Amino acid sequence: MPLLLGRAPGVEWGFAATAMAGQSRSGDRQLVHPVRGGTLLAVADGLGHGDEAADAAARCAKVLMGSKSGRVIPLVRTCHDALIGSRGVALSLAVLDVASRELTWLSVGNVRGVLVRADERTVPPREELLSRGGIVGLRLPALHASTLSVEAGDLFVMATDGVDVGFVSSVDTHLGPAELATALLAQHGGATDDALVFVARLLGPLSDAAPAARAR
Ligand SMILES: [Mn+2]
Repeated sequence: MPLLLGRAPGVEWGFAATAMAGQSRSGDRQLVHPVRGGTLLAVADGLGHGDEAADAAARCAKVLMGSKSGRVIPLVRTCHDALIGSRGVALSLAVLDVASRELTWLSVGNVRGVLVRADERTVPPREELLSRGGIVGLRLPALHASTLSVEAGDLFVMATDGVDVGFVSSVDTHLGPAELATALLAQHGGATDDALVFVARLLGPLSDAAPAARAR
């Protein structure tokens, strides 16, 4: 039985995180939040570390948790406005449209994201979230969202820059979300920065009502 940390429309998810050595609070935050037509998944990394970084990430999370919109560009703009005067954050987010099985994602700064297909014959078998440089709250780049069609079992993984980029190629699709997040953090996390790995497995349309009927 895989560990499960949470379930929301269309996804089951887990995460693993550590604060930088010597810090009591992490500046990295993950969240899952139901929005119109789907589920919002996000990871924010407050600039630097310590309290100010943690406060910026917490403010960003609060704004997102208060939103009902599932439109990623307005969501990032709203976060930017709310974070002016703070340290600012790197932010990656995605909205899963449960009915159409589309994932729309957007990234500003260095929170990496990758979608790994459950069916390895899919071309390409994994896709990385393209990020534009910038800092939400300080300097927004021109925002560009992209939409992917997804299938039940696909994995969406996000990690902050305290995790080395090699995590992208070590995603084992057979692990549960919390197990995978823990394994990736152990393998690729460091002690010189806050580090967080968030994993969401996309579920089939029936699985919210009847988990046992899940295709895999
Ligand atoms: Mn960081």
